[in-house]
Amino acid sequence: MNITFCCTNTKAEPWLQGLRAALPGAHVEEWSPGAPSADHAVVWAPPQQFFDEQSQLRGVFNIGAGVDALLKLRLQAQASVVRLDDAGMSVQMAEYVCHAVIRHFREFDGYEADVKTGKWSYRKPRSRADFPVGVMGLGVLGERVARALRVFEFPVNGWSRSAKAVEGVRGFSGAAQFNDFLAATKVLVCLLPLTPDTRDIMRRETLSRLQHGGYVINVARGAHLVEEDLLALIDSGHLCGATLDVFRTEPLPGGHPFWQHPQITVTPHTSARTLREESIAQIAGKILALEQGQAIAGRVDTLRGY
Ligand code: NDP
Ligand code: OXD
Repeated sequence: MNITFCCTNTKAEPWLQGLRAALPGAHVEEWSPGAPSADHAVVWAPPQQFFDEQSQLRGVFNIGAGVDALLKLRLQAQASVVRLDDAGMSVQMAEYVCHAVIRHFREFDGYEADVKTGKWSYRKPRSRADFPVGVMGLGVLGERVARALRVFEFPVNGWSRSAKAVEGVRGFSGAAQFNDFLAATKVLVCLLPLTPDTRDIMRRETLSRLQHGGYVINVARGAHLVEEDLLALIDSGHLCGATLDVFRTEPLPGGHPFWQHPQITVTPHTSARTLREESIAQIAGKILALEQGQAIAGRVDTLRGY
């Protein structure tokens, strides 16, 4: 069995070594133009030329959860596209989002500013009941985040395409219940895949429906958020801030208003990193399962877009 590796911005050697160790019967090589046809590919942001040349692939394994960049390419119809299915990402996402929600709720930014000026002052305790958190996307990552927030006793709403029951989480589904979900939410967390249906989903019209003093946490994709609409709603006082891990242009360009905005916290697309060992173990297991004709989790519906 031949496996080709084509991951932009990723050091190939440790992946090649890990894949060879996990699949001793396979021949694993880094792709270069003109390379022989492989049976399976491990990819991140490959060029179109890769798929134009690799016409025999049975499996395409994306070393991330989001496949929006991959699905922009012309893929070979016979290949199963497979995304990472957690592989150590959901606990990182739960840490990141709980940190952001608690930091906002407990006003830790304010305390940090006070410490810098040597000020000892208390803020009035706030009630969790006034901070309902709404998680958009209740998939592998969103469900874990919603459950983690419940541990801290925040009221949690969840919105997904199909109806989902998560214990302790108030469920909303489909376009018909979107406005009700927004109206029931003060802190909005985006964990949707980027598809034609979800692009620009956080824009003036939708963000205006959040409860007054709302807060936005985007950990999915930059194109879910219309950046100027967020800034306008913070300026108007309807929203009081945001924590953003993803941006329409990455790296976030120098001089972008988000960098210095006092109510916006920026991180460099780091909320849930791909973990090499976990990912290799998962991908190797799935390659073997596919070869034996078994069903695997994490297969992407390329028409649906996730
Ligand atoms: P999943 O595919 O497991 O879950 C997607 C969820 O979104 C599902 O609940 C799905 O509903 C819901 N959804 C999709 N389309 C719609 C829609 N039109 N309306 C309402 N709900 C919708 O994805 P993951 O949880 O694994 O990952 C989510 C995203 O997080 C990834 O696509 C990626 O972009 C991003 N990500 C970001 C990272 C970072 O470091 N910032 C790291 C990893 C991922 P249903 O359950 O009904 O199908
Ligand atoms: C992913 C990501 O989709 O890292 O896995 O953003």
